Amino acid sequence: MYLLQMFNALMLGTSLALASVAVPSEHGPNTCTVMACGNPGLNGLPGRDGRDGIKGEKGDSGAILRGQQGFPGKAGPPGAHGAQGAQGTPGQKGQKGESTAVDAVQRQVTALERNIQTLQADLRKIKNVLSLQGALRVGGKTFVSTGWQETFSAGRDLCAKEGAALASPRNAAENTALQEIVKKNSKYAFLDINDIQSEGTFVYLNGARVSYTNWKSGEPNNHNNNEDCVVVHENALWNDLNCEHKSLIICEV
Ligand code: MFU
Ligand code: CA
Repeated sequence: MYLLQMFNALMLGTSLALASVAVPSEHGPNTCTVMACGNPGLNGLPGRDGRDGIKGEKGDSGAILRGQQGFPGKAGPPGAHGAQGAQGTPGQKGQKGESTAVDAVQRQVTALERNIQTLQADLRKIKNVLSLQGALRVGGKTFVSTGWQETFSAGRDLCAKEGAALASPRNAAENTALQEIVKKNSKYAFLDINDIQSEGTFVYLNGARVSYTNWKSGEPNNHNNNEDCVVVHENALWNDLNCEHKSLIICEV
């Protein structure tokens, strides 16, 4: 209240001061010269408030651009839980896993070993039975006779047909075995030794030169210039003889 009165009094003083210097006239400025102008009227009352203006545009958002999301925070400590129970007993052993390639091969080897054992057992029996029929085993070789006589080529084919070969003694022991068979059959027997290809040069059926011989004295004599095959006699000695002369057939296997 006091400030307002001071303001009005100041305004009034100012107006009086101005009026003493220059007073407006309807004939133009500063027309008061001789006659003093009258005092100005008081200011009018303030006008009424104006009407509301039109609505303004929407302002900018106050928030600036949002930054990227930060990394997740570290996991928190585990929650509280009850006391841990005692460890249980181990479970039963699981079934065997799927076969590996090695397991498959191992099974095949085991099967082959069984087959070999069976074959060896069968072979042992057959050899024993053959011995009942006069077969003789010398080292790794077994001599078996047909028990009858054939020409050299017929006997050679007989043995070969069975996967064997005509007797081919390579040492005294084998020759002695053949002698035993010859004595038992009372028939001299063909060997695979011959000089069909080249007179005087005795070879085995495989073509190799003979490395062991047991000729009777005076043999081979190629009697009648027609003896290219060889027989072993009951005395174990050899004689060259005609290949068409039927003799005992002994195969070796
Ligand atoms: C001998 C042998 C022949 C034949 C003949 C009867 O010749 O060498 O191989 O056995 O006797 C004289
Ligand atoms: Ca002879």
